[in-house]
Amino acid sequence: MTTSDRRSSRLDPQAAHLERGAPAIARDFQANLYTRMAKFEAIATRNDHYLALAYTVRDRMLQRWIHSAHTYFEKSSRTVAYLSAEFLIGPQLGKNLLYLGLEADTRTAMQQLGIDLDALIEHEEEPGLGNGGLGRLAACYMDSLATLCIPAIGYGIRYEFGIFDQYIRDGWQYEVTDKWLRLGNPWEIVRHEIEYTVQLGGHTEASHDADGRYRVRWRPERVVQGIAHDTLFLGHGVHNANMLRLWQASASQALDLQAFNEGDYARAVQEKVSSENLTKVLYPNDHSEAGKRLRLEQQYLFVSCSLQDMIRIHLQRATDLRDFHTKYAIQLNDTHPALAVVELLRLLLDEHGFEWDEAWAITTRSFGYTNHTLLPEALETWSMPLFRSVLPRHLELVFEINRRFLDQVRLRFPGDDGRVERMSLVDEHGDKRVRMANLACVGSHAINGVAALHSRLLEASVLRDFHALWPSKFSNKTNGVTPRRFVALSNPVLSNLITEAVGDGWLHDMGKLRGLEALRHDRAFMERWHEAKQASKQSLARYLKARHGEDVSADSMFDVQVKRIHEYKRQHLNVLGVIARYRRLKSGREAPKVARTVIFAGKAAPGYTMAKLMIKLIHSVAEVVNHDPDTRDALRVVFVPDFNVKTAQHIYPAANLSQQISLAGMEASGTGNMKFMMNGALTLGTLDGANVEIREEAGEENFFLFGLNESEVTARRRAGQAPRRIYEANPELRDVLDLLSSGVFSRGDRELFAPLVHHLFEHDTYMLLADFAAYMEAQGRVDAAFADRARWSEMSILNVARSGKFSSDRAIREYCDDIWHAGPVPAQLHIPDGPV
Ligand code: F58
Repeated sequence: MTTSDRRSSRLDPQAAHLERGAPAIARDFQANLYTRMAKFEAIATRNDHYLALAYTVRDRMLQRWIHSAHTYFEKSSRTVAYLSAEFLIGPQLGKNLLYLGLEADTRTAMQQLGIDLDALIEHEEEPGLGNGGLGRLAACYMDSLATLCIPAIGYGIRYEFGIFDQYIRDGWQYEVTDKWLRLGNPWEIVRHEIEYTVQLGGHTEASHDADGRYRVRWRPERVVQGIAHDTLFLGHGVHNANMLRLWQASASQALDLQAFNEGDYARAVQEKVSSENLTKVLYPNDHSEAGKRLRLEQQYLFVSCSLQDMIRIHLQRATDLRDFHTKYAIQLNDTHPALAVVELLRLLLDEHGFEWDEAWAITTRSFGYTNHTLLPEALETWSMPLFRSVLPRHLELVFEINRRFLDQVRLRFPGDDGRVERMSLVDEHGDKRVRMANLACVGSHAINGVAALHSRLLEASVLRDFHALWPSKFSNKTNGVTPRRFVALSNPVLSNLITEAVGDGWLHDMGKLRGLEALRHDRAFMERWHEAKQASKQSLARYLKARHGEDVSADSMFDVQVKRIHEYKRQHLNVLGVIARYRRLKSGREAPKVARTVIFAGKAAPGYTMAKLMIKLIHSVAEVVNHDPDTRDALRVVFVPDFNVKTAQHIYPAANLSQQISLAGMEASGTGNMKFMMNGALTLGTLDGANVEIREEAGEENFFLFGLNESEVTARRRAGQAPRRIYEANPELRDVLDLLSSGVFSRGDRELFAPLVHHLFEHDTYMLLADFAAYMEAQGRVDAAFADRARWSEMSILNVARSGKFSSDRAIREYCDDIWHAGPVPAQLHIPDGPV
């Protein structure tokens, strides 16, 4: 027996607590209630039950993780390190039960104990550690990495307060602190011994060492610690499990002893409090100046701890760091972790004694950079004085990277000062700023956008100069989403029907969904397809009634737009469409072909006045439309509060129509659009982001297209818009805007929506008026198609059948092949009588 055989055999899962089957689950649940919650049944709360069950499940996940880590260690495989300031992982209990194949046994066990499993699943408060699409994408990618058996670690920040909870009063959004940790987090494992020191502020001192080499010492003003908190990510249908490692800040010394001894207790705890502030709160995406320093410190804390961790793990197997880049592929999820480029360079130079050229080569070979936005205001920059005061050593390194890089640019494009100025890592205008996207491009060997159109536009606009210099660094990686969470878990009825039709392979090979195409004219199958959708709609209707007192009919078309509220996403175009429909119904000119329930959900950034006004507008229109006896059977408007992963899982399965109506060229990709498609909704959309590819895949006859395309948008912007002329030329639009201004929707208040209407008349930056007529015409096509039930079912089946491209497995395979050069390392695990 070799050493490694001996070690593997020690890892075999023999312990009784790993048993599957309802009796073992019930036994361990009761033991956990007693030993972990310190409760007995008669006084246990729902939260106690939830926690006891979560621990029971987590124990059953651990062996997969330990075996995976062991396999990766033995094989010395390349690890993907996915660096993201946000991971919107969603609730864990239901998902982990599904992935362990333990749902049925757990249901039985809970039933025997008189406990409702669904109530426990619904009880879980999700970790809201992200703003929206970008954070959720990171979570979908963690799911696919584990499912594809790719060794991977997600690195991020353990915010104590995640994205705010939204509640609505009198139609306005209010924000409430998200206290997701209040009742405990059973899914994480705190690694008190995995802790790194992070330096902040101060100054640097240069000197020459004994060998005459130039060396710099950073004398920080403060140090804080980052402590690892791990969450397991199971693969589906495999034995692998990876981890998400989130950093929480803590004080380096619990108390300032000198101050304490002098009796100054307030000062003694001050440092502790201010250090721990670093990971207190997730910043909402409102681009405000407030809290900039803290945000920079957050970013630095997390990338520094992550890199120190990677280096520690690497040095467990290797003697030095020269082949670091062959063991890690580090992906920057947007520029929020881009400081990692400078930090790795610093660690190699200052802490590990490397010379510049080798350190820089290791750095650039390690990193890839994904861009998620074309909006110029969303490109991250840091003012130089702030950067210097937090990271003085890093600023020196940025200058040196820049000096060497700009020499390269000058050599390649002699005399082109404009280009040098645009590509510089430092924006020399005004107070001078460090440009993080430029830093990410210079420090990475691969750069990608997140949909074909977005990648093309990146190369032609925001990153044009970098593309001209290094065309081969660029590629497209169209986003994807996990069908496990967004179909299997959220929509079991549809999922079972699909499995009956094409077998269960589709959850790992979405290409198998193509098998549904053959059934698109099969009457019996079409009927069952329709019934599956009806079941999801009824379930959403019950949820809306129970939670929010809303009455909606599952016989109406569920027409849905759920996403962050932003002007470029044009929720207000949707509202103008609702008002137009309301007017048509009211005037009696048009008999309603199809009753509609228009469903909105989404959070507005707390400082984004116009977005908040849009939420108020939706509620105001709903109040009138829903109470009007002339129209209430044909048109309803519902706003579902507090959109997050959990509420999303109730909504996607129930949608008939998915509105993806951003102004062309503005939405990098969108991922909600993909989740709707997989759940059999048809898309009403512009040629923006991944909509373009959704339409290509679904077939243009199965997609409701409208609106200007990106080049028309650009041309119109150049020519200068004349929104008022469009208003005057279109009588329906005129009536809609006049009605909005009249105060009908605001209890007579003509001022309330004036900022919105005024912006449309004077600027209309997002070209609502230009697209309005086309939007209404497309909505007419939607009505006609929905009125023909067989036709709609066929289109819906085809959308699901052709949604395979949008699996995150496809996206992760592309990243693995083209950027990370990482391959599968399946973990072997014998689990007694379990499927996987
Ligand atoms: C989103 N970005 C894109 N950013 O808008 C969306 O088109 C794309 O599908 C998605 O990324 C995934 O690629 C996004 O969600 C943020 O939330 C930022 C977080 C940090 C502050 C600024 C906004």
